[in-house]
Amino acid sequence: MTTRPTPTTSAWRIDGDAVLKEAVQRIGQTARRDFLRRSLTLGGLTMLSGCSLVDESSVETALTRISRLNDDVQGWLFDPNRLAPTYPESMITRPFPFNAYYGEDEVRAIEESSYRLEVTGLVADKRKWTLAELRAMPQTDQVTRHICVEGWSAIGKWGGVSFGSFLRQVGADLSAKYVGFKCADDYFTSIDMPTALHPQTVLALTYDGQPLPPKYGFPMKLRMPTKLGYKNPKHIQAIFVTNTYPGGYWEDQGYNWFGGS
Ligand SMILES: Nc1nc2c(c(=O)[nH]1)N[C@H]1C(S)=C(S)[C@@H](COP(=O)(O)O)O[C@H]1N2
Ligand SMILES: [Mo]
Repeated sequence: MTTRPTPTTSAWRIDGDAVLKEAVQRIGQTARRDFLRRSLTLGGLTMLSGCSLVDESSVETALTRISRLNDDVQGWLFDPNRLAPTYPESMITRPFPFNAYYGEDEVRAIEESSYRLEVTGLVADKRKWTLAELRAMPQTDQVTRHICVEGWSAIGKWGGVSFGSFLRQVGADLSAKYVGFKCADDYFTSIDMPTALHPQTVLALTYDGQPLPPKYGFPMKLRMPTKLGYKNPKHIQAIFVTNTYPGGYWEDQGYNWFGGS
């Protein structure tokens, strides 16, 4: 006695085999493609980093080098004349968020009468500045969005001295690579010269029309709507112009240095 599959089953089997065959082929293609992509990426990483990715520290080194390459690319792409969006005052976020590497109860209290801004490095005029002298310079303001990598953004209004005008005033070497900032709370960061000279980069002395409150960085912060929050130093104590990479508080812990937004 012969058993024959019913036509339906047979048909299913044929289709089933074809489907299975095609599926295996597709999986094969995908796997091969993924394998290639992965090896290319690893090869690329190894080429860029100039080291083999055998342990955690060499992987870290590679990632840091990739991030520095990313800085170069962001630097090349940065358009010194392109303005960040501005907003009507009605859109200001109230209350504006506070953020720092410590809590709001630890905000530094800085004495206005003894405060002097230090300016060092590749500048012609290294004299210190009082707040009154900075307030006597032409002032500008902006309503722009601050974006923090922690996942929030807020619109605020800052006023102060155009940073480009300030750098020209002190005779800074405008062909230098970096401008670094040391803050009264041990925070520090640094930026590229094209961003320092961007028309919306402001040495901010006010928030919402009032002297900068302690929590937002009294006596001054650098406000750059073209950069992420951590690149905007509060409580600035010293500004220096240099060709030596200065890093930064978060940047040295792996945040991307250019930090464009
Ligand atoms: N001196 C100093 N500046 C700083 C920080 C800091 O901890 N200390 N934190 C940075 C980060 S991560 C953000 S998001 C903004 C927060 O500014 P805000 O308090 O005005 O919102 O400040 C930046 N500048
Ligand atoms: Mo931030």
